[in-house]
Amino acid sequence: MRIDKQQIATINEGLLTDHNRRFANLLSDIDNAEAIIEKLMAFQIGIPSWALGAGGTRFGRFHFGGAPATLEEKIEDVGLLHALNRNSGSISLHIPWDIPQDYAAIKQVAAENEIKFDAVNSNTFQDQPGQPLSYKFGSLQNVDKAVRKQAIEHNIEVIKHGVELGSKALTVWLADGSCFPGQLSFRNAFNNTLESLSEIYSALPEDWKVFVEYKAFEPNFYSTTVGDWGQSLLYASKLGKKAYTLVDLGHHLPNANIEQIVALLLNEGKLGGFHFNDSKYGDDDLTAGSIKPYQLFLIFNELVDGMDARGMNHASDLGWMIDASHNVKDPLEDLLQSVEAIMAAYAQALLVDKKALEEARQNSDVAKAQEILQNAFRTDVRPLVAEARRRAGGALQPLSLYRQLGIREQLIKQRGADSQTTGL
Ligand code: AOS
Ligand code: ZN
Ligand code: ZN
Repeated sequence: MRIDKQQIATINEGLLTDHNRRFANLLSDIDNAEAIIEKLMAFQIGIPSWALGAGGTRFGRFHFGGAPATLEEKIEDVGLLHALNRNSGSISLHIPWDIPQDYAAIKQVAAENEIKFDAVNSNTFQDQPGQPLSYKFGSLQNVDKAVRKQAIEHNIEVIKHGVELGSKALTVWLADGSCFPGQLSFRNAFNNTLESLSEIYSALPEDWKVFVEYKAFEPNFYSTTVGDWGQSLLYASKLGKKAYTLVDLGHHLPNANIEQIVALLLNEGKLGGFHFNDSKYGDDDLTAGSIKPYQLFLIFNELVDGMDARGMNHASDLGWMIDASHNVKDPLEDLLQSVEAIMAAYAQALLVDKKALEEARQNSDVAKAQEILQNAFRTDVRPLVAEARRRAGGALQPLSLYRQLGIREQLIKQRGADSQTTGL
């Protein structure tokens, strides 16, 4: 199904008086609104194909009706999100959960929905039916060269799918590691992984990037072979200029200072991609901004600052993707909320008075520095984000419009109450 642009405009009309009042109030407090709106309109966040089905935990998964059963339907779902918020213009595919069968047809559906293809993701953390060798003891790190070869070939296959669809990056997340002391040699695991990654790197097209995603623990609980940003940076530096670190917000040990990690990676020119989500404990994959919105803002503050320092384009020089999926909300509603939270944090970061902050730092005025950041964080930027969306043709209130139009009900009617999603 598709949402009619006119329908969005008509519903926006009814909300306009209230919106204009709130927007005018905010405008009286800020002076760079137009520049911020332009940036907000350009910003696009990739939607992961695996977040469109029912998420879950190892304890179970609860089905919801109207779930997308094919890749085409997943792209259509992202199209719905993008029609509503105009900031979800791409999809990040997971292979083999979403193997494109007919490239031309898939590209056609994507074009009709104004959706591009973000980074493609390989999967060597599960064994697939009929797969000759197992990844039980790791993939790119495996002591058996034949297993490593199989995993390398899979990644090259993923690149090929991405090339056909117009992706420009490969994300490699490895579950590789160990569960018990003594199980593996850290050095051998590192060296094998590096060698395997180098082979994948040589298969990258000239204008592609590879993102090396790190994760502290899970599914391995003693060591992870790309366990933190230092290890990812080590691989990325050794691999070459097309290799970058990918930061997933849920992949750190508790209380890690992610904003500092982001600042340093950007400073090194080695931050390439981002997976947004939120968490209370580990890799909880909860809705972005639902638990620690201040942290999300502080991260964006460093992102904006670090990108500006290097003259980078906020919208296109990093791969922005969501990586969240859970058990209790309608995934489309959840994704609308994540995008909204990300846009708000970005808008707040754009509000930070950088000159005053630098002055406060030079004077070691700690209290003032905190005030400046918190002033931006405590500004209700929702009218600004809504205005950017409205100007781009999206909804002033995406979530309520989603409900008002009965989109889930229509999807259930079309796809059935029992439709099953591929992947996860
Ligand atoms: C796993 O924890 C990672 O976040 C990866 O990005 C993974 O590919 C994705 O979450 C799908 O499982
Ligand atoms: Zn991730
Ligand atoms: Zn994760």
